[in-house]
Amino acid sequence: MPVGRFFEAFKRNGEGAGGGGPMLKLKDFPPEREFREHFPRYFQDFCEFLPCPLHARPLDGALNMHPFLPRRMNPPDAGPKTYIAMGRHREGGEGDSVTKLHMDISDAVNVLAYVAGPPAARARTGPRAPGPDWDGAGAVWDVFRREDRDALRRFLRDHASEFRHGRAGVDPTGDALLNQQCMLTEAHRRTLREEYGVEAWTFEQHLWEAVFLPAGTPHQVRNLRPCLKVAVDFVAPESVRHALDHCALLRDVALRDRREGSGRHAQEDKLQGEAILIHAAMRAAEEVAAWRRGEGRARGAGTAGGGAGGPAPRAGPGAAGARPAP
Ligand SMILES: O=C(O)CCC(=O)C(=O)O
Repeated sequence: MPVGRFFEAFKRNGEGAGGGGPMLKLKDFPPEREFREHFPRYFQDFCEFLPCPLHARPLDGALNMHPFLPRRMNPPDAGPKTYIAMGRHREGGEGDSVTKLHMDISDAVNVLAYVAGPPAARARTGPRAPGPDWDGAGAVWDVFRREDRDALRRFLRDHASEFRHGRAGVDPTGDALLNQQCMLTEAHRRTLREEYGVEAWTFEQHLWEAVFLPAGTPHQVRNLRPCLKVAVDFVAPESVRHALDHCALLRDVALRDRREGSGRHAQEDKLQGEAILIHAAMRAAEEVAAWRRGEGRARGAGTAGGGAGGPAPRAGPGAAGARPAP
């Protein structure tokens, strides 16, 4: 479908906010260029808005290790990326506007920047259990603990016949958290709770709320109304261990698939966690050496972000609660 037609349908879906029609979704828009080149002003606003800027800022977050990977190593695009999708209140299973259950190799923060329809009737004072009226929320998230991944995989294997992916069934032999083919309904969550001892953290996302997802946490999202979300990936020092484990998991899965001739397409380690770690350590060593020589901050490390060629770090807190002008 041409993008123009998608936006017309998106607008129509918004006018009947949460109403019927096909649940279409546009991911990673615009596709042809990086968000920051395409929308430099929005990029700056987004960075200034981001809560936890030390971790989350894509170019100059001091605790974000993603920009340490040099451009010549072809770092993955950390975003921001947009998710623009329709939505509806009632849970209908396959055919809803969803991002199915999966986990990511890096940390991410996802901000709800637009939601169609009337705003919430009352001010938000904190997280609220989702209710049938949804009160202006744009999306509902289910997030699981990393510790529950094996139990989740067991559940997904045992119940594989209850899921559909497009027109096909779900492959029970693959890793369901990597394959992203299953969307849990209320009934699945109840079984998970009662029979597998696994509880999702289920919460609504309202306009301008940011959801932080540590690397490796299984999660799924369902849109309740037409929404535009902007998300950026980052790598907190605490998550490097996870990135390395995830890479080892991809390797094991690829080897097993090859041995068994499963025909599944191997997923690559796009993040290159080991390379990030090595380049961050080299950069730290350079900084220390320069400091010992009395030169202050080392220059010209040539990183994808804050090093040579990257924009100068900006002052400003970008703290949680900051809001861009409407
Ligand atoms: O907003 C969405 O649809 C979900 C995005 C998401 O799950 C992700 O970025 O991993």
